[in-house]
Amino acid sequence: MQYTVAELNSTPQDNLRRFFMTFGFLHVKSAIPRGLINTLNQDWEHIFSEVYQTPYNKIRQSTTTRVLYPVQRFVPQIVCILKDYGLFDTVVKILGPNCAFFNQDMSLFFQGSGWHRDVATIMPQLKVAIYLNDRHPDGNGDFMFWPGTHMVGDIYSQYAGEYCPWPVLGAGIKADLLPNNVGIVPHCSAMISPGDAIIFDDRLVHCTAPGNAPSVPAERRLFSTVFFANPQDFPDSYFLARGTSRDAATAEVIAHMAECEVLKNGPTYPAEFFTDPELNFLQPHLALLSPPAKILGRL
Ligand SMILES: O=C(O)CCC(=O)C(=O)O
Ligand SMILES: [Fe+2]
Repeated sequence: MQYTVAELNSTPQDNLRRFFMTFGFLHVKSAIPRGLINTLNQDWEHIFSEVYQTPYNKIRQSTTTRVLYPVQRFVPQIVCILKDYGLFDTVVKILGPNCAFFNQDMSLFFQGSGWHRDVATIMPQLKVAIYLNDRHPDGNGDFMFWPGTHMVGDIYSQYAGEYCPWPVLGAGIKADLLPNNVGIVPHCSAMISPGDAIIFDDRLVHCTAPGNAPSVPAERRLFSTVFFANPQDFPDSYFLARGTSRDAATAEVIAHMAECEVLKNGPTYPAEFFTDPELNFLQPHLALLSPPAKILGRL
């Protein structure tokens, strides 16, 4: 389902949430304006060149996947963009007011990926991916989904588990499970234009299309921001697979946080997060940046 930003902001909360809970994704057309895309593209090239001490053209030529995670001065900027253009509101509509900001990265991809889940957790986790790049003419890089496969207890989702096992904490990322064979699963695809956002449940089986000429790579630039739900806010049907429960989901959030590199290495988030009045709206959603023990109190 494609939405424009204006539609998203006027869509009744329940419908949006129901759609997301059933299918596991939303495609938001032109989520950010063109002028902003140009600025972000310039910043993007600047930051990658700086971090890798290499001119951006060289980085592009190498066609190597690179993920910057998280980029300090970009985090507040992107979080503000999410808020200013209504995407943050949408996240809260879907995940509920107790959802938590988790992390952010800048991902540079070239080839398509195989079918995979980003995580195989039993708790809902949502990613907002904002794309800056033009679409590759042969479709290389189109975002594809296997709708509904984020639902833990669903029979269809269990069937998808044959390809992408679930729930197995930490073993969820299985790229190239069905390489170049996207046709054999009942999927839908999103053709992404610069400035579009894909909001999806990280547990949804998805892939990016290899295209008809995978030897010609498509450069993809995306900002990903990830939010967790509070398991207490979701219906039981989300937690019914293989003896799972809300408590198990909560314990899993804590285990996940404990093994999270970003938190292990101390507070890598910029001071602005905690001091900038413009970011006040995020305060109630920062609990997961605290040590895991504190999360216990919150969830
Ligand atoms: O390849 C892309 O463009 C998206 C990659 C992906 O699977 C993700 O962001 O989770
Ligand atoms: Fe993914």
